[in-house]
Amino acid sequence: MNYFIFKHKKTMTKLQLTFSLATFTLIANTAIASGNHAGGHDAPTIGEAGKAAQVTRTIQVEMRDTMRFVPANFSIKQGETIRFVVKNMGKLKHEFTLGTDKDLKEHYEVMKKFPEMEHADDNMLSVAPGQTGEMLWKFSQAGSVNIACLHVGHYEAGMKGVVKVEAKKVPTNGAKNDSHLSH
Ligand SMILES: [Cu+2]
Repeated sequence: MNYFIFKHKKTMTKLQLTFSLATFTLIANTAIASGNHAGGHDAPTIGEAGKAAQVTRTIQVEMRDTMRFVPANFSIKQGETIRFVVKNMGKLKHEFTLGTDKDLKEHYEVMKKFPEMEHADDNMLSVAPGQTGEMLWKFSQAGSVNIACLHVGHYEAGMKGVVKVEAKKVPTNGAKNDSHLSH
């Protein structure tokens, strides 16, 4: 059996996904076109794998066979490292994948073509029925990070969520502590 293993880290993600999707031009183009509102001028980054020593908070999430994450909406502050403790309450396998809306949609199109595809990365967690998984993630950029279960049918049925990352308060533009040399 041939598996398509997607080890997508940072820019590798897009390159590999784009490469794979190029084979399925029609579907891919549709997905890319419809997933285009997430950008600005800067490409959004969802953050990076977190370190245990930097965890600021633990958040519990349930995965249910009703194709829901409970809860599905989270509010955190920029710079926080979250320990997600994700419990699969159902009888089906589910996954917890972080990404931009666009990346998740693209990835989902690939999953539909290759439902048996194995994929693993720091930003995705696969949890068997009755099991609990953990993911540490550092949210380094303000904005929204999306959550999805990319198993075929699940994402479309609404198995998704959003992490709102509130911008860290910065004093003023360009202030780099250079005015702090009293004494
Ligand atoms: Cu699922």
